[in-house]
Amino acid sequence: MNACRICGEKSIVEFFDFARQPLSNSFADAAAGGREFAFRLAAGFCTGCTMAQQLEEAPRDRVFPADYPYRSSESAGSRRHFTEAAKTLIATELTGSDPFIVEIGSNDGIMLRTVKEAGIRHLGVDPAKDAAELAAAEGVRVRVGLFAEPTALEIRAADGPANVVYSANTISHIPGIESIFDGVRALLAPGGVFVFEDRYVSDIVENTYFDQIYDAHFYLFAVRSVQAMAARFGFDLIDAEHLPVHGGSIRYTVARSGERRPRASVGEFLARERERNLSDPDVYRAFGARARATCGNLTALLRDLRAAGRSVVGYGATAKSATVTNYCGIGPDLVPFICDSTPAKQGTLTPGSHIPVRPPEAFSRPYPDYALLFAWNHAEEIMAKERGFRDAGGKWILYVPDVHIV
Ligand code: JHZ
Repeated sequence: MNACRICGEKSIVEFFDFARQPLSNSFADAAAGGREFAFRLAAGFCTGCTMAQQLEEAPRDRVFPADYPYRSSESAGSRRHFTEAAKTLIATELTGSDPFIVEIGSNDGIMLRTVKEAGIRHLGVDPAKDAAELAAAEGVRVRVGLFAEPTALEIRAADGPANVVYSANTISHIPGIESIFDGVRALLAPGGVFVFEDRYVSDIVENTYFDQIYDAHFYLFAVRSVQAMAARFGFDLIDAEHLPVHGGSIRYTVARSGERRPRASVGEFLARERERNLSDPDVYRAFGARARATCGNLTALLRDLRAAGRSVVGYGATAKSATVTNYCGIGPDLVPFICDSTPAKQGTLTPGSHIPVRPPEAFSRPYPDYALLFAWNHAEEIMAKERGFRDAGGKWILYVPDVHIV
């Protein structure tokens, strides 16, 4: 039996085995030909500390290479979200004299741009060199590399302690999470806070977002499991806020143990998670069964459409789509290409499933009969942008919370 990466207990119950999967962002490797890296993607639930986590670990230097193609500022929704996140931190936590904020996983600098414009001292840390260069070109201070205690000590020596360490969609990606907490402990000023956002396992389970499980997403956080994790590393969870992004996320705020009193939100979330039986392994097993049914229904629909001579194109070459295409067995025979606005993904092939990625302009030449929306978390924005598709009689296929056509 696997030991929990948080509490060390050998009490993990496996709830889903996706078998061998490629790395979700290895578009260039897929296009280059040759053997692609693969690992066993399986998820389990710790009956000790309640943390949902993967049972095998894909190496992080492969998961987040220098040419990691995801760009946080690719969607208008995401740009709005991070501008708001920065404004909130500026108004609440960065109010002292000459405050300093460090972001772990700053990507193309989308959040720190607002901080920079407010004249606040900041530093982004990210191993993805290409994304970091985009941040630097926008005037954001950035350091290329992984965040851990030695990095934190160097930053503190050069810039002083940080009032806020912030991170979005990154902390749940790091299996050896103690290195993050060691770094945060070394870097935070007294009374400072560590604020991080990640997808919420309650939303994932409730809506059968099985595609939120892929190499990068090592942990699936709940308020209860994050509270246990924070306590293990000497921190208190002092606030939790639900966010609509990525199908539902939580912004967690933690502080050194005993430094701040937890807000009512923490207790409220814990009560709701108890009502939803989020600590019961059966809830996760039922989620797995629904995910298998979705895959069966989706491939059956795509085969029927192909048999009926209908054309289908994918929209959004998301990291999530690697799980859908590879686990469900969807290749270019069912979806001949996927449109995506990210320049670094265009002209490549999707990891494992080898579906060509084309720019959004290819979508209307001519419009297909159906579009399979892999970027369902950006549905409103994409459907508005592509309203000509509907006007031409096109229909969207969605597979969350179940397979349906709109
Ligand atoms: P999107 C990534 O996941 C990776 P992905 C990471 N692991 C994570 O946690 C989340 O982000 C936060 C394209 N697009 O946001 C751009 C269009 O083509 O769902 C992207 O490739 N046209 C860090 O990859 C993709 O869709 C558009 O109009 O699952 C969206 O990717 C819009 C809005 C997007 O994240």
